[in-house]
Amino acid sequence: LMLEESLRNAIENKDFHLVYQPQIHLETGRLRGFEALLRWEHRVAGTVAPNVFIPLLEETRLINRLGDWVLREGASQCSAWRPRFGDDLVISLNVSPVQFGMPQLVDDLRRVLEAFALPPQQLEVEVTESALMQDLELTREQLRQLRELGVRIAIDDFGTGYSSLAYLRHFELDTLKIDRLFVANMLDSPRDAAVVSTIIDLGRHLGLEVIAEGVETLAQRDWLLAHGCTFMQGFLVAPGLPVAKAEAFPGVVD
Ligand code: G
Ligand code: G
Ligand code: MN
Ligand code: NA
Repeated sequence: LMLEESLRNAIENKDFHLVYQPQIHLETGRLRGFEALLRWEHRVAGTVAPNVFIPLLEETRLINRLGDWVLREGASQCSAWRPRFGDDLVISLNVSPVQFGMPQLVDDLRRVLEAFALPPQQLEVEVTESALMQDLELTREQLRQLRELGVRIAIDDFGTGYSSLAYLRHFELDTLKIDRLFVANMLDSPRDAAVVSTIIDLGRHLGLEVIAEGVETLAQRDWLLAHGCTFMQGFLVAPGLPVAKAEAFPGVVD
């Protein structure tokens, strides 16, 4: 209860901010965009990670308010960065299953796109597989409207949910994000390697972009490149960066 109270205060006081983790084209080193990651700056506890406070926000439904703030803040930043990074830069925004289940998500996105005069393809919505499996009719309608709006749609933590290949046939998506647990283990575990290369092939056959998450070593990068993965994200390149550092990030990395 105390945590809920302090979360309410934190939303009022705007004690949240976003950090931005670069996504890099494996072959060329070109910057694709950034995933926006939420941070809570607690006066006493310091920086609190979202896996600590998001579940509580979901239980209390406060996630809808904070989630709308994330969309607005991410869009605002994307707009501010257009002169610096160009009009192809993608900002990926995480959307909780609760938020995904609300019809207002599409209106919220439309509003922020209009407010910042952003081309819709510069924003990418990341939803988890489990969010898609909640209610098939709602999911179908929500994805249809997102697609109509023109924002990109990414499946986050791909491979960890109640994966059904059926939805890849039914839904039009843009991006698969390979969960970082597979990446972490793929060089040691043939099973994980098989999962990763299968996701890469699946993405290629379906015409989807594939982003490997949690890339920490050059050996992992080389393996992913050799297996045809298009993009990577992870500590090898950079963690989530505060705005000033993200802004200084090069358009191409070695
Ligand atoms: O960056 P970090 O490791 O702390 O993120 C932990 C988890 O929190 C990840 O699963 C990530 O998807 C999620 N997350 C980060 N930012 C947001 C956000 O703005 N909204 C939602 N719903 N989840 C987020
Ligand atoms: O579920 P999602 O993909 O949104 O989660 C992103 C989370 O992964 C964030 O908490 C981020 O800080 C974390 N993360 C990003 N890159 C790496 C990495 O290279 N290694 C590890 N262990 N975590 C990472
Ligand atoms: Mn994510
Ligand atoms: Na993920």
